[in-house]
Amino acid sequence: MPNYRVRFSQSPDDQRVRTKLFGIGSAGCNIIEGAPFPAVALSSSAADLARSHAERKVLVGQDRLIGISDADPDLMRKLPSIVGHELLDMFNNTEIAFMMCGLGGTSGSLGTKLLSSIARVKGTTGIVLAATPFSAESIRRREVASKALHDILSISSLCVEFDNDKLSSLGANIPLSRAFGLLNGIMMRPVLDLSETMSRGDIPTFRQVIGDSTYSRFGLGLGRGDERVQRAVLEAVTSPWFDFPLANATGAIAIYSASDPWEKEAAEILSRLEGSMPSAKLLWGAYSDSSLGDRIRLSLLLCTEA
Ligand SMILES: Nc1nc2c(ncn2[C@@H]2O[C@H](COP(=O)(O)OP(=O)(O)O)[C@@H](O)[C@H]2O)c(=O)[nH]1
Ligand SMILES: [Mg+2]
Repeated sequence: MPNYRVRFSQSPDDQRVRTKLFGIGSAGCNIIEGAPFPAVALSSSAADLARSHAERKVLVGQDRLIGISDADPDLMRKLPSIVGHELLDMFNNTEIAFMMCGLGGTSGSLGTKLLSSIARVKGTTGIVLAATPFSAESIRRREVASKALHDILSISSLCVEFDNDKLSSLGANIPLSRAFGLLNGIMMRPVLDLSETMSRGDIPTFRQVIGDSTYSRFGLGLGRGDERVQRAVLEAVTSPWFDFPLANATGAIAIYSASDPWEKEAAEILSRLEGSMPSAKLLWGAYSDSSLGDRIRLSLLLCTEA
C-alpha cells in the first residue's frame, strides 16, 4: 500500500494559522509561563492566576466550573446563555486553540473539558496537551484524570497525553520540580512547531490525518554530527510515550527544524518514519530555527487508539 504523505502548505505568513494558547489549572498555568506568545490563564484558584504572567487571566469559580462542565452536551448548544460571553469571546478570530493542563485535579480537568466544548461550538480546532498523574498520586486523582481524558477525547480535535510516570526515563532521580520544568518545556514543543508551520488552509488536512484517532502522544528527537538524521529519528521514535507498536499509528505529524533545513534531510527523515509506521498517514513540515546551531530537531505526534 502506498504511503500517504502530505506537506504543510508553506503559505505566506499572512495565511499563518491564528492560534490561542490557554493554560488551565495549576499545571496549565505553569506550562504556559514564558511562552513566546500571548496566553490566557484560566483557573478556579486565585493563587494560580496571581503567580501567572499570562496576558489575560480568567477566574472561574469551582461551583460554576462543576455546573457548566457537567451540563448535558445538548445544553452546550445554548452556550451563550450558560457560559457567558467572556468565555465564548476568547475564541473569536481563533482557528486553533492550544489548551495546556494537568488532569486529575479540578480546574485542569473540568476547565479543559469546558473550553474544548466551547472551541467545538465556535468552530475552533481544539488541541489539548495534557499531563496525567504519576502512579504514586492518589487513586482518586488518577480516576478523575482518566474520566477527564475520556471526555476530552470525544470533544477535542486532538488530545496529546503526557503520562507523568514516563518522566523518570527522561532523567533518573531528578527532583519533581525540575522534572515538571522539563516536561513543561517538552509539552510546549508541538505548540511552537505547529504555530510555525501551519497555515489556515492546512486545517482540513490536519484533521484528515487525525481522522477518528483524536488520541495522540509525542516524541522529540535532537541530533548533531554526521549521523544527525538517524539520531534525531531514533530519539523521537523511542520516546517514552510511544509505548505501543509504532505500526499501530494511524496518523503522524512530523516537524523537522534546523538552522538551515535541507530538503535532502527532510526526505531521509520521512522515509525512515514511513519505514517504521507504514500504515500512518503522514503530515509534515519544516522550518528554520537558528537557535539550533548545528543540531536538527524532529517533533513527532502519533495518533493511535486510546
Ligand atoms: N506537567 C506538569 N504537571 C503538573 C504540574 N503540576 C501538577 N502537575 C500534574 O497535573 C495534575 C493536576 O494537578 P493541578 O494542575 O494542580 O490540578 P488543578 O489545578 O486542580 O487543575 C497533577 O496530578 C500532577 O500530576 C506542572 O507544573 N507541570
Ligand atoms: Mg490546583
